[in-house]
Amino acid sequence: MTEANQATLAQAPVEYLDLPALTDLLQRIFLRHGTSAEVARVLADNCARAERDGSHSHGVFRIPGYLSSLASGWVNGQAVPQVEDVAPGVVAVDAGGGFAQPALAAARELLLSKARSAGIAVLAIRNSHHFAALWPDVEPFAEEGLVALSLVNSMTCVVPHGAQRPLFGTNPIAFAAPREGAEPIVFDLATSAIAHGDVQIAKRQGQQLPPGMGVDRDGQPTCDPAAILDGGALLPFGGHKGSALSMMVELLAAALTGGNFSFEFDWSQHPGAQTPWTGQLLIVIDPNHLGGGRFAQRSGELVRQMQAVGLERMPGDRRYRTRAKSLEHGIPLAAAELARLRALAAEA
Ligand code: NDP
Ligand code: PYC
Repeated sequence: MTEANQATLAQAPVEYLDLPALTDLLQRIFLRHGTSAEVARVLADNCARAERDGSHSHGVFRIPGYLSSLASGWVNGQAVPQVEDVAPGVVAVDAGGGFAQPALAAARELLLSKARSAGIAVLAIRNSHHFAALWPDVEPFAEEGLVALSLVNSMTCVVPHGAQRPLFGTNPIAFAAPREGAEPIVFDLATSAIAHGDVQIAKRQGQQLPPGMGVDRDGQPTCDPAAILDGGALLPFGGHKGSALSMMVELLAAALTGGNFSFEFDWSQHPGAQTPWTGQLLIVIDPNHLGGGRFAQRSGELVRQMQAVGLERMPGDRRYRTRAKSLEHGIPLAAAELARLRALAAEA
């Protein structure tokens, strides 16, 4: 979330909910809008934790998009993931046109036991919708001492570097690793210059974007979020380098899993559909099999050395700080937003 967005949130009347209360509210919303109990449980937990950590572009802001996608029949809120035990280090899941997180939840125990016994295991989720932040998919593995890397592709809205029209999704990459005596090292970044969700938030709040984020419908650089969303497109971060990473995400999250590329699905017959129907790859490594089993000490040493040369902020620090505040004071929600959520939970 941009600092300007945070400032706007800070000015609105705010109420505070604790994590169980927000999770319960979101769970009731999902149930009221046609998901199974398990899907409601997993999505509510994911979305509430995103809000708790200040991942606002993928917290409660996403609820209307989840609900309009469900109402349009684009995503199956009742899907039961089919887990396939493919090989000693490989698990696959057909998410059945449902969400990716329940597919991960269904495969998690098998994936963990394979990673622990083989040292590495890959989870390939296909036929799935991912509409959330990616860090919740990797951080819990690092909390259990494992290294995890995940990639998911989204929907065509990013112009590959050197191209004229959008093709890639915003295609995030998330990484988590244990660190001795501290929270895991986690980063979670879109390979676009800015997440699509943050462009939507900027538009809603009437704010301009920094230069270099996107182009308008004529391919001209623009800082106007509306021009990007209305026929324009985003750019990859870091020019050709981010573009190469975005291409890699398309290959690993879609081609390797059997999911759709970001440009392959057509939701035009489902007005209101917003959830990308693609794939997700997750790689889990047990460091006890490698490097003398001292990974967490070594990662702690790396961070100490980074700090010794002047680093003040690690990726993940802002989230952990926001989490600590939310746990102490409650999760701040704009009062108007909370009223809308409560109305959604009460809808027949
Ligand atoms: P940001 O650019 O805000 O942050 C990316 C990473 O960099 C985070 O780990 C962040 O840590 C870290 N970071 C930010 N600023 C600094 C800094 N100054 N020094 C060190 N580290 C820093 O995220 P994005 O806008 O790229 O992505 C936002 C979210 O959108 C992600 O959660 C992503 O998964 C999600 N997304 C989901 C998609 C999907 O298809 N499901 C598609 C695209 C994006 P910290 O968290 O502590 O701020
Ligand atoms: O913010 O870019 C994004 C995004 C795409 C799909 C879900 N989030």
